[in-house]
Amino acid sequence: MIEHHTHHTGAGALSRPRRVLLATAAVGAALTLAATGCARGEDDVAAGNAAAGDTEGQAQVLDEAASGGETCNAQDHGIEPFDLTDKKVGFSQSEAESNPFRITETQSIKDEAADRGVELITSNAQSDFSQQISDVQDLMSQGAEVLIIAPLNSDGWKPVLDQARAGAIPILTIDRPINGTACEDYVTFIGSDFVEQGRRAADQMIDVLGGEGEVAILLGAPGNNVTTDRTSGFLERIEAEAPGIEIVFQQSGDFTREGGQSVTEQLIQSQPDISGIYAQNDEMGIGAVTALNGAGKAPGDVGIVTVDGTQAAVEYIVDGWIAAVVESNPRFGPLAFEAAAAFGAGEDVGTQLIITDREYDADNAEEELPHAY
Ligand code: GYE
Repeated sequence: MIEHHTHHTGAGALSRPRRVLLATAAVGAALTLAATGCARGEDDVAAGNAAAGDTEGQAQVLDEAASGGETCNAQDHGIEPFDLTDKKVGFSQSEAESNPFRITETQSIKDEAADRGVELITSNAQSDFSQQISDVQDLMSQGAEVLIIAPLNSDGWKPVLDQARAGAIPILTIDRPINGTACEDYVTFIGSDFVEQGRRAADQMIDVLGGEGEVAILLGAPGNNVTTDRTSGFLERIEAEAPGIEIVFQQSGDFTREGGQSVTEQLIQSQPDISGIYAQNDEMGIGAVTALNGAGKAPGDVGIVTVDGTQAAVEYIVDGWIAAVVESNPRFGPLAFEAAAAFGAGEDVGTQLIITDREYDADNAEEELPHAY
């Protein structure tokens, strides 16, 4: 399942101003890659965004406070510095591109490779983990010298990590982490704070239910930290802040629309008076809306809170079906290539690059719709 894309440098890419890239080895604060934020003024941020075609402010923004961990550079990783422009990059996508999160993520990687004139080869494992392992191995045998991986599962990567280490191939993981030792097994993880997303979803749920009611959780796919963290953050906040809310149902809808619909159909059978549904991604939340609609429920009968920020979900806020959406921004291209380029140039890169996510609810959904994907 390997697709080939070879991109050549265009004049636009050459004339495009480089985004600010800082690897600040602040003593004790072991920071990161400051792509945006305090490192430059508002005007610079706007100019950078416009240069990247980001007129709507859709680009990922690093959360410098949440980012950090250690830093990693080529020397620590045991490889020679390199120029990313000369390298063939392999990108491995985990899930099928029926989910707008996945479509947007892959496109963002392809666009950034094209902008930088970097050759890119890609694969999609269609939610099959053993397929993803062999996809990444194939990318390496096809000459990938840097890997960007959106991992399906967080464990089980040893064969890939061993092969990559033997070939001096650095790995950057995006959107989900790989469990392993930072700077030894991988260079950096770039993604959201999933525990915080769970807490924010809980705050929205408490708000919409007025702190009282029975809530169901449509869990994401098992075997990755996104699902466990979005659950623990949600439960922690509900326990601490809303003793009147009881979690009465938890089942995986596998992060798919069909999964969310069929789990919600079962839920309606066992708990016809459910007051709230926390769907751990928009696709499952949209499936839940279909199931509730089919069962004769009206918008607002059940308080639905979801995570991602797809256009369809944000439109459902406007329609009254979904109460709130916590964003998970999938536009990883610019940050991932920036991190890879900095690492290649021998700079220190934070091993945990955590992005900020926005939030949509009835007060801002219409106005903020241009940020959705
Ligand atoms: O929320 C979901 C996808 O790993 C952050 O996985 C990602 C999640 C995202 O299936 O839509």
